[in-house]
Amino acid sequence: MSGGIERARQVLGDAEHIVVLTGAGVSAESGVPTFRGAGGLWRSRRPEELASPEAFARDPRLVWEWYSWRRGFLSECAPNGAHLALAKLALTRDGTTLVTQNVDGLHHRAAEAVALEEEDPAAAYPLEVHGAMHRDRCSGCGRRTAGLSGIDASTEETLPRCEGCGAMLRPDVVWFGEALDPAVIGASFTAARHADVCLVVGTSAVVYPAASVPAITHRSGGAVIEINLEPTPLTSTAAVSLRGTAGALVPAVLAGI
Ligand code: BV8
Ligand code: ZN
Repeated sequence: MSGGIERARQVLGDAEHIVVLTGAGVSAESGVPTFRGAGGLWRSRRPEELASPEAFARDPRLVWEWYSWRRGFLSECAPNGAHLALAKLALTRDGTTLVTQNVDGLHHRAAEAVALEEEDPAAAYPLEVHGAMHRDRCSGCGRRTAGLSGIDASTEETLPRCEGCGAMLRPDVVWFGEALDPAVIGASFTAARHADVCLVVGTSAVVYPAASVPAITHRSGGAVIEINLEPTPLTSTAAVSLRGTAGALVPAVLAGI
């Protein structure tokens, strides 16, 4: 076993409180395109161009076409070994908090998949700081509903509307330029402050305020462990930075912790 993995296992094994921050890289091996990797492009458009209230106001049909395509994609994807190992950690290790930037719902599905009869899967549900793409939210009254599939984005008239107030529905995610739910990001920061270790998996660590989570642990005297294909702005302050795929490294680092 590499020195890095051994060191990471030791730091995590000694920890009382662990906060985990995941990004798109943890879902890459489930077939979900990452944001900034090659697969992140969609019809040569950048996600940042489409994931914004301005884009939705300008062309709701295009934004719904993008999310409808992503939802369709997701229905073919399943949690991978990294999601399952993280769910097991959260279910078996008190003091563990999962925080995800992802909106794909795969951590939830992993919790449901690994929870034993006597375990409550909710212990492994992540704090979803950017919301969840499989839910809809009314742009008028804020009502949340299960995400519609097979959306007809051919005209504005066929776009989904709220049964309560008639305003247009939108995916229940946080777009660029929108505030995160204070309760969710607040709980993430509290967990980061109390954590002895922040395990960061598959994020380029460029999107704020989510990317502050490891910095808060580090500033509070905790250690940062990073698992990523490439170096990131976190690498220089990480106690251990492991290069490789989440699907291989997360189960190796967490086995028996
Ligand atoms: C806000 C939901 C204020 C939508 C998303 C300048 C400087 C600093 C900040 C800003 C700035 N200008 C603007 C800002 C703020 C902005 C921001 O941070 N912009 C960045 C781009 C500079 N932030 C915001 O706008 C946030 N809101 O600040 O509000 C405010 C306050 C009050 C009132 C009003 C407003 C909101 C940000 C949320 C945006 N929504 N998603 C959707 O998904 O449709 S963010 C989006 O990026 C996804 O959630 C994604 O998860 C997230 C971060 O990306 P990553 O997860 O890191 O993914 P990425 O592809 O980048 O990296 C993947 C990594 O994995 C790579 O390193 C890769 O090498 C690695 N990898 C790949 N495969 C694997 C792997 N690793 C391991 N194994 C593998 N197999
Ligand atoms: Zn409504």
